[in-house]
Amino acid sequence: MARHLITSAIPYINGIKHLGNLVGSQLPADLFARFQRARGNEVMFICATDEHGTPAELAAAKAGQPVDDYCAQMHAVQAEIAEGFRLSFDHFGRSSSPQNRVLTQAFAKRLAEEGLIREVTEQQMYSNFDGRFLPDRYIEGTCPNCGFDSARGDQCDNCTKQLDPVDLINPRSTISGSTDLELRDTKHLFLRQSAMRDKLQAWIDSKTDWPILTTSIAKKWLNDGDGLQDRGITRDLSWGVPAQFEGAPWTGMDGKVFYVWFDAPIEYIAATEEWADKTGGDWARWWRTDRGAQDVTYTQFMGKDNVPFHTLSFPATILGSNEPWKLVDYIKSFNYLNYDGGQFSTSRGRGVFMDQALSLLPADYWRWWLLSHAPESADSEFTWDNFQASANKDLADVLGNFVSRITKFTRSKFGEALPEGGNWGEKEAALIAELTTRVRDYEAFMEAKEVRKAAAELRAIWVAGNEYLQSSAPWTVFKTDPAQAAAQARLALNLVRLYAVLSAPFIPDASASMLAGMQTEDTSWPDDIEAALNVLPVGHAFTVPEVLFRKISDEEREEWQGRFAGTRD
Ligand code: B3M
Ligand code: ZN
Repeated sequence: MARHLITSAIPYINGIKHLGNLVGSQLPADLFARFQRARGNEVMFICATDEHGTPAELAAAKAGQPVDDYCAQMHAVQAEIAEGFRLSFDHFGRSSSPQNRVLTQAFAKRLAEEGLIREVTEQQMYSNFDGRFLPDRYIEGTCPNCGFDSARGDQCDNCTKQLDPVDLINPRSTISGSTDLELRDTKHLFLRQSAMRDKLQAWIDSKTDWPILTTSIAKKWLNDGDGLQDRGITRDLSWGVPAQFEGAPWTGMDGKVFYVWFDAPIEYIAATEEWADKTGGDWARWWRTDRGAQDVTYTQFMGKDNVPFHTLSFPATILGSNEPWKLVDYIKSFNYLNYDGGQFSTSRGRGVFMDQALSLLPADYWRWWLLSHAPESADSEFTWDNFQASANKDLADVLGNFVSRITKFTRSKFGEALPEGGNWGEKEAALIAELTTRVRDYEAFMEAKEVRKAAAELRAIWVAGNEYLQSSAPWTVFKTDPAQAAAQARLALNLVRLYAVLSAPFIPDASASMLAGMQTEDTSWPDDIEAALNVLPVGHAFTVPEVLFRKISDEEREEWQGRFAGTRD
């Protein structure tokens, strides 16, 4: 049994995420976790909310709530929506947890002991109008690299370059819009990433099987030289992990906290500790290579804008500690999902957000569309036409129709149990041969985290069953050879169970309905297709499941298109 540690990038606490966020991290991570569990492997699937930093502070202020209350409430909201999408986290943690505070401080101390922390008195942007130091994200200006005019102080969303606020041309406060900014002295801790350049370079170079999207972003920053500058890991803020603590190897950091991007990835580990504290489990066998994690395969899922932090910054923390922490084995990154001819926009309410999606249709519709159109090799685009066509065709016409046809046919001719008689012949042998090839390909794509290809193969597996039914036509055969029709029905009903097992990582609810209809809890993975098509024996009772997938009408499509076009600008 293999052991898989799987993490999804942890969403910021402020606000509900849109479908583009979902498909870039949590959803494909869930697909992989469900697949590995279905194969009988041991899985630890971790996600959390990213609760520190100014975005949380300001969102709480806007909501008129203390920031800790705000975070607790928004965590509950995000947890409920995640459940609605059937995201099967083993633990959905919080980066504001005591476990993360302790671990973050321990990492910082450890790095200092390794000589990798510098104390720097630097000048930072102070907004006279706002009466505060401005964190990087709250300064906007023109990107010195690409000229984009709304680059943030920490990163340009257009060219993904990591920035410092002083790099920005024409900086302004995003809190007030004020350009009355001045540089003032303040002391901060810097992580000497530059000292780890060779180590990181060798590590990235050894990852020859990673997606090009991941390695190209990592190498760009390594080779650019300035991607690995020493980075400030503290901020002048009150909400976060305190940078001054008992046993800290420095003084004078009162009132400052660690930078949110320093503590956020550490939360992957801390969330596993949260899980362990809750369940009595052992977190160290997932994370410490001296305590059982040496045989763990660790896979991370994230959008491309998060890649520099996971290929350079977080590994610098891990490697720099010189302690036996588990390093990531594979980073699966995604491009962006666009929305109907433009971008999703949180501020303008443009596009479909996770809570809204679930109010329109059950999770499986969204899961299927998003995963089968995942932005892997390039950005992809959500359009309502495409969504309607894909749901109506793949889910309703192909899979749903297959299940409904064979269960209704069998019930009407033989009753609600697998009928006896007849033998399988050439058509059945051909179907088994095709499914054997396709299921092996499907497994390979799933193992490789090739999400779109896996979806296409699954669809082809559904199509093969439909074509078998169409060409063997038990409803016609029944008229002259009922025993033969019975043999065909047995195969097709077993195929319903097999489809439930194979499809569960993509569409878990429909899969559960299919299994309930087939009155079985046997979810064993089909290592041998012929054997898998004999799991339900003659006489096994079944019921006709309710309609698995209804069709989306043209009226609905038009109404939804108008409703989500963006209203708040
Ligand atoms: N919260 C950014 C994001 O949600 C950030 C990810 C942290 S992963 C450790 O895209
Ligand atoms: Zn730029």
